[in-house]
Amino acid sequence: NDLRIGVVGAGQMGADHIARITNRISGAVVSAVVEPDPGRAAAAAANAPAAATFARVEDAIAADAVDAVLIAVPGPFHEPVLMPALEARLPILCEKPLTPDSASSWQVLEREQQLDRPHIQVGFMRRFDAEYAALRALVQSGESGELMMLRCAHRNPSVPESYTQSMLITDSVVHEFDVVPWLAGSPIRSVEVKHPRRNSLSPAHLREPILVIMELENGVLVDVEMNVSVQFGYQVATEAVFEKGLARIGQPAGLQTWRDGSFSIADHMSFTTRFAAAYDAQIQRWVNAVHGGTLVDGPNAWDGYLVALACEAGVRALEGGIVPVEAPARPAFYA
Ligand code: ISE
Repeated sequence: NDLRIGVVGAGQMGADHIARITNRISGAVVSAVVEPDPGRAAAAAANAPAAATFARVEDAIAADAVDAVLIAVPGPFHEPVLMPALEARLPILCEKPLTPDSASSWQVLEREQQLDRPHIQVGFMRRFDAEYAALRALVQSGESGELMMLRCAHRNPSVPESYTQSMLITDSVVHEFDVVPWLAGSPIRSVEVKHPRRNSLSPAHLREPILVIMELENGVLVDVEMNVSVQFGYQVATEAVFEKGLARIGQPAGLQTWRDGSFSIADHMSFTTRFAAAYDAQIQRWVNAVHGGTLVDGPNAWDGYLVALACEAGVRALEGGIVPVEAPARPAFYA
């Protein structure tokens, strides 16, 4: 039987996931679209022929319309969806972040631990990108010696006016806070932020780009160029420096053309295309895990909580200084 997924939120990510589940994912169907905005709901429903539309997740649950939920509303609205979905014991794939702060993430962890096993997967899709997975395997193999540094670039062509200074950390570097410990096999010890010359093309209220420096517990040093007004494209790239080698992922890999005395390679303009295959893999593996009864195959709510702690340190570091990240011990529930 197809897993009946209720997609909560039909904005950019929700609409993208609805089309993905309908067209590319096997073993699942979008059975409900939860979206209070009628225009958005109608537009999304065009890609979800089997879906009923609801204004609130509680209504979809009460109508017994869903076996699982995919949460794609903005982060501040996650908790009010997570709680009733946990109450109903539904498997959940929650777009990043888990919640906007560590205190509310902790509440979610406490509620989830009343269930028999973890039910929440967090949508840090980079872990499902083939090149990220290959780099992690290289780190683990030891073939190039020990990892010493990661040099990360995270570039967006532009951001909307509603994007605030702290979102450089909580909306964007949030991905590095998840994927770097996963790649390097070590938690984050501290975060620091440096400010280079400001990009005059940034929205007036933003001071960016920024350079984020992370020290990991195992001594690996990481820098992240976080740059959201580059105009020319969307890039997420990493160079890994090992004792006896280097590795690079995320280079432009599009169509190569020679014309009028110049050579060019097509590149992405948006995360929806850059990570399309990763999103597909993330959702297919989640659907398979739900069918198989493990419910989660990827970052869980504990990982989401650790990222919330790192984001709090990162937001403080925007004001200066080296800010430590201190996490409690991992509950056995998440072992
Ligand atoms: C956006 O919300 C994302 O999650 C993208 O992956 C990230 O690159 C972008 O900076 C964020 O605004």
